Amino acid sequence: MRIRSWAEPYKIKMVEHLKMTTPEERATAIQDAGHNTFLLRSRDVYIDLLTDSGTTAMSDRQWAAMMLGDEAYAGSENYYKLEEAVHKYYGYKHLIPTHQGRGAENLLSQIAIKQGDFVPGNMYFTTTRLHQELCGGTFVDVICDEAHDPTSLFEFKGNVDLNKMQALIDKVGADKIPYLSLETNVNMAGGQPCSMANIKAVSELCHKHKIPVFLDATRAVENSYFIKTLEDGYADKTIAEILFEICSYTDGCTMSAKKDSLVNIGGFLALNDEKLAEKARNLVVVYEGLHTYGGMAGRDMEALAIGIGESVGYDHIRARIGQVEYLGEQLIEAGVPIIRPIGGHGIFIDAARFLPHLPRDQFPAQALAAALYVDSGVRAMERGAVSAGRDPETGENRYPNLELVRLTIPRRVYTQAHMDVTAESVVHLFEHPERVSGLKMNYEPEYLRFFQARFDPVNGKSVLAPE
Ligand code: PM9
Repeated sequence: MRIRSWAEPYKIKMVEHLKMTTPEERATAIQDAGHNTFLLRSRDVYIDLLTDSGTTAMSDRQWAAMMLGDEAYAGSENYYKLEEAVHKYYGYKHLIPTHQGRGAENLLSQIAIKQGDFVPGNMYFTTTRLHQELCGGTFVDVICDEAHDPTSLFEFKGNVDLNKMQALIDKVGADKIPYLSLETNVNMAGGQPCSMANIKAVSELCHKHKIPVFLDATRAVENSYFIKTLEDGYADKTIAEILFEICSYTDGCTMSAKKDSLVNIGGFLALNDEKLAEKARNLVVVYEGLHTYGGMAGRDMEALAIGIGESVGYDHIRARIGQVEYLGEQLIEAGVPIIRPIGGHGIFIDAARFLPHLPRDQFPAQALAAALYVDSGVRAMERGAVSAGRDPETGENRYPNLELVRLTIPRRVYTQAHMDVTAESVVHLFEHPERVSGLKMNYEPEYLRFFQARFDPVNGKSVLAPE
């Protein structure tokens, strides 16, 4: 049978106008922003692919539900609705709401990590690792080697390498490992999934040594889609069933609801252990707000409860990942080096191969993101050495294998035409990569430097030479 086309499972009810700018205006804007796309004003951006975090278009059902916000300080109705949704789709017993993902990471790190502990994880994530370090822990990368290789075509690059995990247990002892942090659809690896077989095996290994497994469930729904389409035995299961099974192998999760769950703000920590949940409930009032809102308004919790339900719809997730593939396939066809297989939430350009004339200490990914903005007004994000920051012990720059620019696709926001314009701009730069100048950092904040660092072009002129 001929394969039929798919289209977005929604239609557009309201539009938000975008401003078109000239290359000269963009050259000035990126200079004013210190060549950091995080420091641009969004009004100067045409197609905003900075992040898929909080940038979702909510549905009419979610907007209508905002009117049902119960803004009571304590015991809001919307909290109980959210608790029900988390219980139904993620399966965990206790819910501690937070304002976003890093709020949950802060709570988990504080209740579980002691000075001198080691926290294994399948590749670092910026905020996750920082919270672990601030609590005296040392992050240990136990992801499979393929994840660090931009040319590997392995389907489950998010997988934990069980030998690396076993080696850590043998080296430091299980009592120095408070938990394993398991990320689904690993962000820094290019949105790469874990297989269910691997999640199950990791869980068995950790539990054998009484090490809990906490899921970073931020993009677990997207991971569920890859399991359904790639892994034997899952084709006939629903996304909701797969998500529930992933969570069943773990002891709780941190969640940035601003991604999978289709809301603009929100997050949570979910736990099965009553004692740990009590500790977290105790701490949430210090950092986030009362344990029945944790930094969210009642209306936010209502929209989130509905968003969780919408996120597991097959048509939704197929179109969401289909749009990412649509962009990626255009770039592959043009020979642009991107992380493959195409992942879940964005296309990750391999800036080291795209700009071979730039050494790592001139931050090729940062430069490429700035140049792309000047070329077309498309805003992307650096995911390389700037994001990796410095080693807290030696103070040296960390240079991860992957030096990437992420074109992150917000959910339900842009059309395929926006993807075409984006692809055209990337391909245009790829035709003359030598136009892009390297950068040197002239301001470096202490924490999460990629958000606020500032740069100058090393050529003393502009990051993108005129044609
Ligand atoms: N991720 C992203 O753009 C937003 C901040 S970093 C630029 O990818 C994972 C896997 C994330 C994540 C945020 C967080 C933190 C935790 N885990 O941003 O605090 O991708 O809600 O979540 C971002 P919050």
